[in-house]
Amino acid sequence: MTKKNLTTQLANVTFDGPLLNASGIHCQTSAELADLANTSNLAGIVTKSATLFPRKGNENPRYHDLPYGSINSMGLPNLGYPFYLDYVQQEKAKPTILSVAGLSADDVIEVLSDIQDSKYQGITELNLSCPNVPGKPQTAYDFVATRKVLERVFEFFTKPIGVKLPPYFDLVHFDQIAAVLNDFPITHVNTVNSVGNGLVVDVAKEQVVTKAKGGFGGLGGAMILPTALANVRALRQRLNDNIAIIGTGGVTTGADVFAHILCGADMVSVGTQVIKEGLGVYDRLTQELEALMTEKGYERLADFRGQLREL
Ligand code: RRO
Repeated sequence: MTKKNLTTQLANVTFDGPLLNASGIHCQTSAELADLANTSNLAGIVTKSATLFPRKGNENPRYHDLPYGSINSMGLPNLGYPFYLDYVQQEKAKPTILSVAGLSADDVIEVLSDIQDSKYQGITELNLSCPNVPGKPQTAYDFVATRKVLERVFEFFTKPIGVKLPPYFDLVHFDQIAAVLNDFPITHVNTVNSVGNGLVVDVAKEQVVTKAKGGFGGLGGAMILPTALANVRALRQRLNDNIAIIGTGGVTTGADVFAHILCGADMVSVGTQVIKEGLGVYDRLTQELEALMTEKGYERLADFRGQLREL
């Protein structure tokens, strides 16, 4: 099988391939980040969403594996943004995306101000969609609040920055979020975060499977693939051409990576399947993607990106 050209571009950065880790997956500590740096066919590293101050996150159990995916209620455990800002400024084997989250708009502005003042020239991603912090709604479900925070950000922030979005389920909501995002110079959207506030029931025990928020948590893995693909496709149809898309959600095979790209994704990130299978998943997905491209006669991702046919 001939090697394919899998390079892809996001903002000012060229990546050797389309695959990323989903934020939150094996990217919280120095040791985990070092593992990612040594993972073949992982083209870039996304750091755990970082907050102004370190957080321990929610009580255990906070991640539960399911035959059809996963549910998590991690609660934003992270070492605080200075750790990740320092990490991304070190000499790197592969490009990084620095993910940040805020418990308030003021927090977001404080963290982004420090990133703006730092030497980091790489890509930042503002997570507007964490579903698991008790009492904190997902910002990107509030279109007015999203516009307000982006207005404040772009008063001073001049470096490459994208946003992580929650899944939307109504075509009007795609119109509304795209109308907001198209008014700002964002580099990319990363879609989707986990499907928020699902509830998994253990019938034998007659109880929930994660501790915080009475068991409500974010759904990921195979069960959310159609939702993820819908969000990639609907946003690609609505966003300005210069806003790239990272497709996240439901990838278990190379065909799923292909489907994300066919819907318009420039890059594809993998979460739940990394937990199930380990970091070797990136080699397998790449082999499967290349085999499929060979079968279909494609040489590069641009040959089929966004080319999904309607009936
Ligand atoms: O830490 C989490 O609970 C978490 C975050 Br910040 C997120 O963005 N998405 C998710 O599924 N879990």
